[in-house]
Amino acid sequence: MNEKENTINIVKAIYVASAVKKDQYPESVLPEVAFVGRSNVGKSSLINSLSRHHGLARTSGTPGKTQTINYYELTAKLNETERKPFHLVDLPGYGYAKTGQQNRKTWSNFIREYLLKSENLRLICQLIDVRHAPMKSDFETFAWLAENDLPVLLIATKCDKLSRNELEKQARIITKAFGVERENLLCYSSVTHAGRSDLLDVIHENLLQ
Ligand SMILES: Nc1nc2c(ncn2[C@@H]2O[C@H](COP(=O)(O)OP(=O)(O)O)[C@@H](O)[C@H]2O)c(=O)[nH]1
Ligand SMILES: [Mg+2]
Repeated sequence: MNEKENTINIVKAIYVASAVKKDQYPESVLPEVAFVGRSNVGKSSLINSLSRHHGLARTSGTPGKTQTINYYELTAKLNETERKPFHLVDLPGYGYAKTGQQNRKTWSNFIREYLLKSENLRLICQLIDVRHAPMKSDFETFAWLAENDLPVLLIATKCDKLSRNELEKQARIITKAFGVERENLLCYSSVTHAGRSDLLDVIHENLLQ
């Protein structure tokens, strides 16, 4: 029998810490999954959806709000007896500068430092709004992650905003633009939680085994 394993369950989710430089990263050996993407793409909403904890990560209609690296600890229930904690890491959005070029530069340096120096980082989820063609900053980030041998999963967000046909059409446009196969793009909705069990499977495979 080739039955699909049960998706892990999230049984606990708490805020841990915020950091802007390495000596502020929490002292921890827990594996981490980080979320990168343009401001307003839905990073914080996805963290809340995944955690099943509305209001854990602050979401906002105003882009550029998250200016720190925010750590959340989730506990996954693997089976009746086994539970494993891991970290979700919410990063400041790229491609948005409230106070001009200088701020944009500082933000990206600070994201890069985390991505290059965090010893527990196992997976980076790069989020793209499913309704729009990817932008220069999305391609640059994707290329930079690849250059630095960082494992990246592309996630199309806000999938509830499109019909099934439109969604597949957009998914093909996005994967073609990034030069990846369709199965390398995970479609997610933080409103309906579509894609949640697929993402939990990916986390299980990459962080918890
Ligand atoms: N319809 C819909 N709206 C979403 C979804 N995810 C985020 N949003 C909305 O998009 C806006 C930005 O979300 P947020 O999570 O704060 O984005 P962040 O800046 O990347 O952290 C908010 O108004 C959210 O309610 C989604 O899956 N579906
Ligand atoms: Mg946010």
